Amino acid sequence: MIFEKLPYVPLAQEIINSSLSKSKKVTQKKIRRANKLTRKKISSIKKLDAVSSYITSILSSIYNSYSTLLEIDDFHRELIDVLIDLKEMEKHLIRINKARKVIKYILKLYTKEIKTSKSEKDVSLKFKQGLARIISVVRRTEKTIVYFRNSKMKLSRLPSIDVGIPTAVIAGPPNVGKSSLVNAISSAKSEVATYPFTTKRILVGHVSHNEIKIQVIDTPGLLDRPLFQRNKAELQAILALKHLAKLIVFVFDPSYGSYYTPEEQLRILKEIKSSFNTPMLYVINKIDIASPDKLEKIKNELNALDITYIETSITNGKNIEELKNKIVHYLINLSRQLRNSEVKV
Ligand SMILES: Nc1nc2c(ncn2[C@@H]2O[C@H](COP(=O)(O)OP(=O)(O)OP(=O)(O)O)[C@@H](O)[C@H]2O)c(=O)[nH]1
Ligand SMILES: [Mg+2]
Repeated sequence: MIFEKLPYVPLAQEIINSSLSKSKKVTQKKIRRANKLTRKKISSIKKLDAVSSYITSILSSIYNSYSTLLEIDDFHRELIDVLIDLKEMEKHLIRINKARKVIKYILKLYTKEIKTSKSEKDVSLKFKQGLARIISVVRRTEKTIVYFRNSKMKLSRLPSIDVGIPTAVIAGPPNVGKSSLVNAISSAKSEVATYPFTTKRILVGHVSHNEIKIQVIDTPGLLDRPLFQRNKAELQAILALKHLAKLIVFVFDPSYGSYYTPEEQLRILKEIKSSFNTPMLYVINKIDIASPDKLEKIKNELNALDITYIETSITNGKNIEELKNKIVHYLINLSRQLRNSEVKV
């Protein structure tokens, strides 16, 4: 996955320290030719070059790897935008590029200055000036370095999602049992807890059937509110629904202790239905601890909308295998249809 390859970015001071220790490895002893002044010039230029090369190699690896993110597919690009703000990233890429160019320029300038120095003292002076200027560029770029350091941490936690394989996205209000369901039907190991907002980012699990692999995506819980009010966790769920879902599995919680009323849960469903034109499967979960009153409200509304649903309990396994089969067969049929239509074209 592309995010795993993003470079680890050290702190500005660590970059400076490591570059200085690289320069210390350059010794005059290896330079056998010529007189003392020439030897000093050669070693000073080599040291400056070692510092500059080390720093520019780090800046270049940041620049090159993050530049490729600008050409990524729509899902991942929007996801990056939610997590690290694409405009901000482009601004920092320009700064990184400028910093490496300035360092290369300083190296060139001071290499010339050292070469034309008339005394050893002059060589030392020019070397120190060049070094100080290179280091000051790194210090001035500190905010940008920290931005990429943090971005690496935020992006490398993202799951490896293949936008090309058949995908079901499990969605619904917080705490209804989405993660429990994804864990029960796929290879995912999503965190499950008794409180809402446990899942803060999308996670992926796989199911294999007759050598066809499908993806099941777990998403953070959604609240009943418009898009512009959604937080980063919810926006990740929306992006998965928008770009990845070939099938949306919407989960209800009719239990006595549900965090949201049937009315609230139904409003969230309506919001999803009106936002996406994707086929949906409806799951009423926690049937083992359902409040008859809440269950009836949800069922009545779904019946009125002419929606069929499946009642499940992850705790006692009720209808879980059936639900898994429905999801798998729907996606497999869909991918067969797509393959056939590709062949016909
Ligand atoms: N009794 C019962 N408890 C369930 C069932 N499914 C899930 N739970 C419990 O409900 C709680 C929430 O489950 P999660 O799977 O974390 O729910 P979620 O929808 O992923 O929650 P968020 O990530 O916070 O949105 C956990 O304590 C689960 O053990 C079920 O069918 N029956
Ligand atoms: Mg969860």
